[in-house]
Amino acid sequence: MRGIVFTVLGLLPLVCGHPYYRDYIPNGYAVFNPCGASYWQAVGHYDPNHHTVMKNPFGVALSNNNHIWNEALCRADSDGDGKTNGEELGDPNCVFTLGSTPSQASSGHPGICEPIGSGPCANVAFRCGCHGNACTG
Ligand SMILES: [Ca+2]
Repeated sequence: MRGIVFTVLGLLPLVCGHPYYRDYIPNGYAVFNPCGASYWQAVGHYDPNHHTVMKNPFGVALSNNNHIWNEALCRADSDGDGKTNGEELGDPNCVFTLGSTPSQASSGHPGICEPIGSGPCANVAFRCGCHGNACTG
């Protein structure tokens, strides 16, 4: 009986979907949060804590790449802030593979254009704390 319980609990991340995608990207559980002190949990989404709102540009790119971290996705700049996804996630040389340790800590968010609201991001609608359609456009 105990084994069944643990098996069911072990499958929860798969049933709930997205959290386990974070295993597939460098520093997936320690992504820089430009809006706060804690990490950005829902990496592919605009809401830092929930997977239910729409995907940010990195989430769209990751999904379109079948959730595979490869050199093309690593060298892309999904959020258009001038830094590659690999640079932001701590894999500047694009050598991360599943289960390996990234060469650096995450220094930016690959799906949130930074600095928020200025420079190359002046025309990006996203602002910290936005919800739904207010995050895009
Ligand atoms: Ca970027």
